[in-house]
Amino acid sequence: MQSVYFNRSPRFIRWIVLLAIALLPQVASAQWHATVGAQSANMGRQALAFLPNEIWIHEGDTITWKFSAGEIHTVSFLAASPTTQLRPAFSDGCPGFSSDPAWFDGSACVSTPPLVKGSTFTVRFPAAGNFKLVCLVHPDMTGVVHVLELSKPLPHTQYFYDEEAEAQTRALLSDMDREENEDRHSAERHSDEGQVIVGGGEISTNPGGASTLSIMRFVGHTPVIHAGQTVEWGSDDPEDPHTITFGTEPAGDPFPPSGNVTMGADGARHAIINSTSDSVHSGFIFAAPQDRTGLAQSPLSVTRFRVTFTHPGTYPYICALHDTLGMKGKVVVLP
Ligand SMILES: [Cu+2]
Repeated sequence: MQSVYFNRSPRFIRWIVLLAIALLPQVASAQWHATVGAQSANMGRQALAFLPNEIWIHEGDTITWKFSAGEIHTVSFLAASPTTQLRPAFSDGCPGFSSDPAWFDGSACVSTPPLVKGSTFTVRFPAAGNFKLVCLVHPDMTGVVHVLELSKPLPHTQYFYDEEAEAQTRALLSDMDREENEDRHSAERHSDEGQVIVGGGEISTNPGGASTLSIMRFVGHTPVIHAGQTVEWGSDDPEDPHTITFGTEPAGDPFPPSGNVTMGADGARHAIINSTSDSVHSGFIFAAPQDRTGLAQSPLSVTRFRVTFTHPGTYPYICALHDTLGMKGKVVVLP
């Protein structure tokens, strides 16, 4: 028995080797890399983008996304078939959050929770198809993954994508037609009525989808006013909400304003601050999103916030959403 077994083994081994060669393309799946988000050294400029935002791979390949910014993002693939899934809230996931690594073939959604710099997430794509990639936090941050059959050639290498990601990062972080210097806020300037620009940014697109530059700063000079005068904050940000928060940050949901904020006749919110120990929270200040076919009209949002200061002093404030990125300011009130 033993001799028969050994006599047959070379042929058996050759058969195994041939089988292995035939299966090799399926087994040797490639591992790709991409980046989620980028930021300037002081974190004031945030590229809300998948870098790159378009990748061609083979079925069975995996992509690992590396999160590289202080601003939160998600890597999310919503279900595309049999019907297109509605976009869920980022705090809910799609629904729920997927474990790492995840599989996506278009039939069931995959989403990370909101993640920041240092996290990674890997998705394997077992089936051919073109899959939209979105960030549930930022509507204008999208991409696409083209999953091709093994017989189809791939147009680019990992080296190409690394170079492309670097070029897109540079372009996004330096993008801004208007010459506002967001790092000028430490300089104080006297004016009768203080005006502060809240945030800013630009949305750009390429064949892969949309990317956004977001300025996480109170832009311009620190207002210097007299007691009894009013400072107005106005949002210039196309993508992100911000808050103007004096004193203690409210616990829980930062969306609603604090109880001492009133709504003016022109739709702007207003508060009166009498002391440097007062706590006032504007709630979200942001431009209403564009209306989309088939969805309810977006209600007008609050884009302006005004505070009247009755007493002299220095009044520091933060954006409750982006203070960890350095989004802070102050108002100087003279007698
Ligand atoms: Cu903010």
